[in-house]
Amino acid sequence: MNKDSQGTSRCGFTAIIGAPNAGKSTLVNALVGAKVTIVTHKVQTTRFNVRGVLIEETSQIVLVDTPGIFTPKRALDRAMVQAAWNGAAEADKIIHLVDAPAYARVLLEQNAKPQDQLAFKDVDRIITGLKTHKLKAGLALNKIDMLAKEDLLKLAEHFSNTGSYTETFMISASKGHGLKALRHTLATTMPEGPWHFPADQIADLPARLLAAEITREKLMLRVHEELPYAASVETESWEEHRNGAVRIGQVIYVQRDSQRKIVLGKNGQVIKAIGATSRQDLSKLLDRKVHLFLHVKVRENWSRDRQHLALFGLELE
Ligand SMILES: Nc1nc2c(ncn2[C@@H]2O[C@H](COP(=O)(O)OP(=O)(O)OP(=O)(O)O)[C@@H](O)[C@H]2O)c(=O)[nH]1
Ligand SMILES: [Mg+2]
Repeated sequence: MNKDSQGTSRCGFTAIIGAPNAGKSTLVNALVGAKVTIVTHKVQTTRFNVRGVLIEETSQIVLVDTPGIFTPKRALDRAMVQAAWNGAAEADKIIHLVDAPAYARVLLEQNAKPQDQLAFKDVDRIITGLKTHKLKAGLALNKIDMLAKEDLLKLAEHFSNTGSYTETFMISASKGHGLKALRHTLATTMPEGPWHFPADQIADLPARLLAAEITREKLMLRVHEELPYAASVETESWEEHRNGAVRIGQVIYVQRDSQRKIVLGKNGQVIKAIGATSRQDLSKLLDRKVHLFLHVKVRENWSRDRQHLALFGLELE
């Protein structure tokens, strides 16, 4: 374990919270320097808390990527939002990540899209939620690569006037801008104590779960509208072969037969494409040959099935 000149090491949890699509998972991957959590351009990609580990100076920082906080409609949504707030409440430090260009378009009345309006409301709800839960947070304005400097300054002033934040970072998670300052602050604010994880560990998601997430990412990128939200992926089998290859069997659960047909596609083309891209990523991540077998099953109630959700650490009310 690394210690500074006074012999102290630090270790703690930093929760990244924010509205859906703010870039939380992108930020966690960027800070860790590897893909530990999935990313898509769609909202509500992350469904449960995913941890990634970063070592900075003498600190081991356990980053907690959380599901986006929004107004929940379904039982699953409520469980996701609750998981995010739990992640925040249990952390030593909270970073509230905001999609700055989306927020600016609404605040500064610049052709805001309907999804910007939603994100704006979610951000304001998070500010209220932080106050209600009596939680202090740092603010990170993200995606500054897509925002004019003068607008960024107006935004920073707006958030500073809320009095809700201990500090403000201006970053681009995807381009890496501003991450050095963020890493340094996290490193120095983690509590003193021994590291929780071995120095070479960057994630703690079981391999079966990570593999299911990778397939869900490819599915979300491939199917549209409501379908990504009606689907869940479970790894059913995992066999290590003597030649080093691994055979992974997974089930994609959907809620209706019409959805099953879309995921299969004509002549199985859609599921084949999902399987091919997922297998590629898995081979890279696991650093060995992967044989991936995907099936689609209809399970109308998977999103209300306590046992299924417990696989992801989600709890229904
Ligand atoms: N231009 C730009 N795009 C970004 C940046 N950070 C993230 N994105 C994009 O924003 C989209 C959403 O990123 P995610 O990391 O999945 O966002 P999230 O907050 O984890 O979303 P949920 O899991 O749905 O709550 C993706 O298309 C990212 O590539 C950034 O700094 N600049
Ligand atoms: Mg995410």
